[in-house]
Amino acid sequence: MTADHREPLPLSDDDLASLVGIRHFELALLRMFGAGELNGTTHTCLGQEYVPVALAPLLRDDFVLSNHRGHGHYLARYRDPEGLLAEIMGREGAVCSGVGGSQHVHRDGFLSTGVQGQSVPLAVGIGLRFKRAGERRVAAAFIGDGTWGEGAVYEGLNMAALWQVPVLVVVEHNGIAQSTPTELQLAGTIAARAAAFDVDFTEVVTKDIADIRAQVAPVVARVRDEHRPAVVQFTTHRLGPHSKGDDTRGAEELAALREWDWHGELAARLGQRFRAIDDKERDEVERIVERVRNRPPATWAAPVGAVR
Ligand SMILES: Cc1ncc(C[n+]2csc(CCOP(=O)(O)OP(=O)(O)O)c2C)c(N)n1
Repeated sequence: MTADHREPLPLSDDDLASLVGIRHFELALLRMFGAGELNGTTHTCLGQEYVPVALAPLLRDDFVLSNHRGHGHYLARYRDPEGLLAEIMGREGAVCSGVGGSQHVHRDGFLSTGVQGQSVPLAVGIGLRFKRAGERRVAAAFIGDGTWGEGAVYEGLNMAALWQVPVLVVVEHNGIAQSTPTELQLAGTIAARAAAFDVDFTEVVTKDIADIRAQVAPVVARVRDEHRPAVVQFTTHRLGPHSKGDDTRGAEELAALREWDWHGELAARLGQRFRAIDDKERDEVERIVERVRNRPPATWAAPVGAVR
């Protein structure tokens, strides 16, 4: 379990609202699946919410490529739980007309895919276009540790390093891929794999939003200004099941994860300020669920914003 021994830095109300908003969104989804209200599948980012919340302002005008566990990536960027829930439920107001669902969301500057590894070569293409057009933008791809088993990741890293493309690979290293612990599927380290391509590597172990920003901002600046690809690995934990109810981990391990969770830690530290924002965001998610549930099915419309 990763531990953070530094003194916590201040956390704004806005960041706290974003964090707990994502938490309540994900919990609502699992509840709705349990009640048979949702179809298909979903992968929640419970426990990992702080990663996209911390990175959101660093990547505001950049392109984000997300993965199967992408709700937090979307919500931290756009603060649009209503559009995403409508997308997942296939209701009016959906981000991309309900044709993408949980894993395939498209919006200006954002694209998620359920296909592991697909995003890294895509990020190279997008980053290359930014570089050639003289835009100071970064293509950032969120992937899990298990996705380092996909060959496309290495083809992408190779080209990004060779052609000096502004690509940031954000690894949410939660120690497990579906039901396989990392130590049973990954030889060596991700750091050494990045080094093999001469790509900068940074490991972030803290959950502290301000601390993360301080550590990652210079990395993003190098990617942006010097067109040097980089890998940033967050050593984190997945609190929930892989998907909806398929957690193979034992009770003891899950209890330790709950101890590690930022939610309890912030509740204890921030007291009434935390409770007020947490309650407000939970109620807001409930209202959104009610509204979206009562809407007619989505009909096709062009995605929000044009592809840039
Ligand atoms: C090419 C491909 N192979 C297999 C899968 C099925 N699958 C979905 S998520 C997943 C595990 C992903 O693990 P990781 O990259 O560590 O991300 P995490 O789920 O831990 O966030 C697998 C095997 C897939 N989506 N795409």
